Amino acid sequence: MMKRVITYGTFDLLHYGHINLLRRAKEQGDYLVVALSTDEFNFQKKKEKCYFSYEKRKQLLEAIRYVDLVIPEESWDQKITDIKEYQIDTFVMGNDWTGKFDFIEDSTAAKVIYLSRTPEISTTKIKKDLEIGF
Ligand code: C2G
Repeated sequence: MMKRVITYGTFDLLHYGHINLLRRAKEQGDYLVVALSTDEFNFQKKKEKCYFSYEKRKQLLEAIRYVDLVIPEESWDQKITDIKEYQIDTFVMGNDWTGKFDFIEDSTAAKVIYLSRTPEISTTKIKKDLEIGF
C-alpha cells in the first residue's frame, strides 16, 4: 500500500537544508507531495518577496528525485483539505514548526512528524552573506 507524505514550504534559493528535509520526508513513505507557497502567500507569511517566482521554485523542486508532486500552497488553512484530497498518511515539517500542526492528527488520519532542521544554513543567511560579500 503506497504511503503518501506531504510537506509545505517556500523553498526559495533552494539549498542543501531543504534537500535534507525533502530526502527525509520521502523516507517516511513512497510518494512525496510538496505544497509550495505561492508568491502571494509567501509575502503574507514572510513580509518579503521570493527571489525566485513560484514557477521557477516549482521547476527546481520538480527536478528533485525525492519530490513526486508539487501543488500550490495559497493559505494557512488548506492542510486538512490537502491531506484528505491527496490521501496523505504522513505530514512532515522541520522542527522550527514543532507543535504548530499537531491539530492535523485530531482531524485527519495522518501522522505528524517534525524533522530536525539543518543547522547553519538558511535562505536569510545566504542573502545576508551575499550582501556583505561573504
Ligand atoms: N528547513 C530545514 N533546514 C534548513 C532550512 C529549512 O530543514 N536549514 C526546512 C524547514 O524546516 C521547512 C522546509 O525546509 O520544513 C522549507 O523551509 P521554508 O521554505 O523556510 O518553509 P517555511 O517558510 O517554514 O514554510 O505552511 C507552512 C509553511 O509554508 C512553511
